Amino acid sequence: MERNVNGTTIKIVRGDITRYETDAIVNAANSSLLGGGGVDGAIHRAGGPEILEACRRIRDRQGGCDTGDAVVTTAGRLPAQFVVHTVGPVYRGGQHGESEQLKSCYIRSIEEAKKAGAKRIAFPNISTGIYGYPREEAAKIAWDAVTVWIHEQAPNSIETFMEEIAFVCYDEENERLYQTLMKQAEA
Ligand code: AR6
Repeated sequence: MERNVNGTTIKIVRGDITRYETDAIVNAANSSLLGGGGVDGAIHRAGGPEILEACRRIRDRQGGCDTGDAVVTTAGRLPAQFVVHTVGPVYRGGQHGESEQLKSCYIRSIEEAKKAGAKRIAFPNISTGIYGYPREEAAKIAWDAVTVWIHEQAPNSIETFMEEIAFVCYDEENERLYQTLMKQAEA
C-alpha cells in the first residue's frame, strides 16, 4: 500500500527490512551501537562485520548514540547503501518523554540519511519489540512524525526532499495499524 504526500511516496510493506531495496535502512539500535537482538541482530548478521566496524569508529569518536538521535554507517553486504542506527526509547509507561524521543528517531534518521545522500529510506517499527512501546501509539507517532515533517519542508528543496519513505512491518499487526493510519489520512 502506498500514498503520495507532497511528492514523497510513503509505502507500507510487510517483510524483513534487511531484504528491502532502498538507499538507507534504519536500525532500531541501542546507545552502545554494538549490536543486539531483534532487527539490530538481523541487520548485523545479514550486513556482515563492516557495519560493526563502522559503529566502533563512531563510538571511538563520539561515545555511542543518544536516545532519539541517529548515526549513519555503511550497509555492508545489504542491498541498501547505508544503515541509519537510531536509538528508540525504552517504554516506561509513557510519562518519561518517550513519545518525543520516538518522534525524534524518525526525524533525525531522515536528516542523517539525507545528509549521507539517500533519497529513499526504510524504517522498522522502532521501540515496538524489546523496548516495549505499545504498537498502536508507536505507529501513530511514526506516521505523524513523517507526514508532518514532509509538510514542513520547503517544496522541492534538494536538501530535504525524499523520494520514498517506507515502513517495513515485520508482523501483521503493525502492517494493519499503519494501513489504518494511511486510510484515515486519505479520508
Ligand atoms: N525486519 C523488520 N522488522 C523487524 C525485523 C526485521 N528483520 N526483526 C524484528 N523486527 P526490536 P526495539 C521488528 O526488538 O524494540 C535490540 O537488542 C520487530 O518485530 O528489534 O527498538 C537493540 O540492540 C519490532 O516490531 O527493537 C536494542 O537493545 C521492531 O522491529 C533493542 O533491541 C523493533 O523491535 C531495541 O529494541
